[in-house]
Formats: sequence, C-alpha cells, structure tokens
Amino acid sequence: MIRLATAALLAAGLMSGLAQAHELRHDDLRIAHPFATPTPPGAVSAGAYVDLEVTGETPATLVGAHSPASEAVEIHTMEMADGTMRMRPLPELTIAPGAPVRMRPGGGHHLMLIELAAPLREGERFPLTLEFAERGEVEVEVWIQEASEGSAAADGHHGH
Ligand SMILES: [Cu+2]
Repeated sequence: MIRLATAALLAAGLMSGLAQAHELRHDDLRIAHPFATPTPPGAVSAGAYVDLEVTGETPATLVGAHSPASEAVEIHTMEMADGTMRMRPLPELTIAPGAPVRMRPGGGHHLMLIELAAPLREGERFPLTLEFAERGEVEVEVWIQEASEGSAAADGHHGH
C-alpha cells in the first residue's frame, strides 16, 4: 500500500516535471505544449499545434517550420469561406504582444505537416524547428496526443 502510494507520487512528480519541461522560452518568446494528433495509416498530412506568446514589446513573426516527421511544414489558417471551412497556407504568422496565438485542433491557425514520413502514433514524439524572423530557429518536441488530451494539456500551461 505504502509502496503504491509512493509510486503514484513519484509518477505525479515526474508528470508535472515533464509538463513543465514541455514549454520553453526563447528570449521574450514563450512556446508552450507543441502537440500533433495521431494519424490513420496512409494519411499524408497531419496538423500540429503550439502556443506562442511574446512577453516583451516586440512582435514575433513565425516565418516557417521544418521537421524530420514530414517533407514540409506549412503555416495554415482555417476559416469559413462561402459556407465551407477552408484551409489556406500563410506565408508568415505574427504574434503581437498581448495577443498570444493558441493553436487548437478544429479551426484557426495550425501547422500542417505535409507528406508524412510515417504515421503519427499516439504517445510518440518528434522534433520540430520553428523559424522566426530576427529571432532565429527554435527546436521543440512535439507530443503526439489525441485532440482533446493535447488541447487540455496546452490549456494547462496558462493560468485560467
Ligand atoms: Cu492545414
């Protein structure tokens, strides 16, 4: 019984440690909980999501991304056009001070992994490099999680 409780505590400690490690700062840029949703066999593309925030006075501009997980990574937006949801690539994405970008499955901004090297399997992780204008490149680790789990975990990085 005691052993079990200790193990649970250890696991909880480990989990929170990992959750905290899954956020990084790059100068005044805060990057939280990059995740991607699992794909069925044969899928050629997948969405990836990350929360980006600037804590300083200068906007940050995401100009691209790349990953060994896919041939290309595009910045996408999803919006209603003529009554249908359409995805459209963006050349860049600006993160203004006070206006964090929180990507979530189901709409809005996301990163699109084009031509996957292999299906994304839940529980696995892969590196992704974000390219910022004037701020250089930042490598993050993307966790493969179901949409609801990833979204909840990402929300947990913010005090609300
Ligand atoms: Cu897309």
